[in-house]
Amino acid sequence: MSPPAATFPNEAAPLNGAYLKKGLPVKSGTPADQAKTLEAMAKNWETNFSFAPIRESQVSRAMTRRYFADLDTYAESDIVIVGAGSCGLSTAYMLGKQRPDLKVAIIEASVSPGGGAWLGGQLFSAMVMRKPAEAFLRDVGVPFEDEGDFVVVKHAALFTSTLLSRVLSFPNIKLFNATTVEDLITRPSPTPTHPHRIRIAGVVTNWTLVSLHHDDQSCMDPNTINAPLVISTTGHDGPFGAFCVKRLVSMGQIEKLEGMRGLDMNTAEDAIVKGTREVVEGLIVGGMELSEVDGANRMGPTFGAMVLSGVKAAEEALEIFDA
Ligand code: 48N
Repeated sequence: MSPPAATFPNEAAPLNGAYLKKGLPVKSGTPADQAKTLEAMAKNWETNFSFAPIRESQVSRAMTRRYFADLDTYAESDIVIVGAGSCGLSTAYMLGKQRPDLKVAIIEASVSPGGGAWLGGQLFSAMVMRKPAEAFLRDVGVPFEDEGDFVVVKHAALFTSTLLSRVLSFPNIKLFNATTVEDLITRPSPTPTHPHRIRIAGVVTNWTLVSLHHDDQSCMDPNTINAPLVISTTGHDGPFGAFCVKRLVSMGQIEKLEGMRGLDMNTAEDAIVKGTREVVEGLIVGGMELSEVDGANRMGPTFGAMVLSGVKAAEEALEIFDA
């Protein structure tokens, strides 16, 4: 029998109103009311303002109820995207826009999603995208300056924060950040020529801070998310990068990684977009992770291929889904 829900003073009062000292909650009401409220506060903080009352457990329950409900909902997802960099977020945006019926879970190892897209290159803030990638910027609503064959977003953070806010506004998409994919769920899918062939059927996850300490703590077992389709966009090789394709090699599903080649913008970007595909059954790879599989060149500080690889990854995913 669960304990009776605690009640506290003012619990019935609207939580979205600011409190004037007079004790009467100011209804959130129209923007004019809110403006009045802000003005009233700005003029008289000492005499005319206090927050609505709260009990700490209300905050805890507001967070944990939602998080664990999400874990329950997305334990069976339709699509899992691994990595919330520019490619993963672009993929999520296209899926969110086109298929509100699909449950999409994004697993991002870092606390802060966005990957390498918070800066344009060598800590410079402006972000370059070669045409025709500006079509994606227009669709998302990111302003840019037109420089002929390419466009410039004045700050990479403007691109990433705008895209992130669009993705997070889709009700069917859930971002689990500070969470690492530590392994892949597999199912046998043998063929006469490949008796050990598998298909991907979801991901194995853990808190990133746990993943980083498996070497100095005894077994801290993971969690799982089942999904018929995983889209991996974990970036090129590095401390976290290229995770899923490296796991495919260690499982004997692909022979070896060709490894990312030297920088050649013109070659790299077309290859990454055109090469975005299902690498093994149930696993699509996009963005710079793909360069490790195919031995594609790197493109350096230009991001058009990332967003259009995301567009293609979403297209490939829907073709598989609707097949
Ligand atoms: O930004 P990245 O690294 O990857 P992409 O492919 O979205 O964008 C790549 C782009 O930023 C470039 O590298 C540019 C174009 N430069 C190219 C060049 O030539 O130098 O995002 C990958 C995300 C990151 O946020 C990681 O934290 C995350 O994936 N991640 C993971 N998340 C969960 N589980 C994992 N195992 C994992 N590994 C990486």
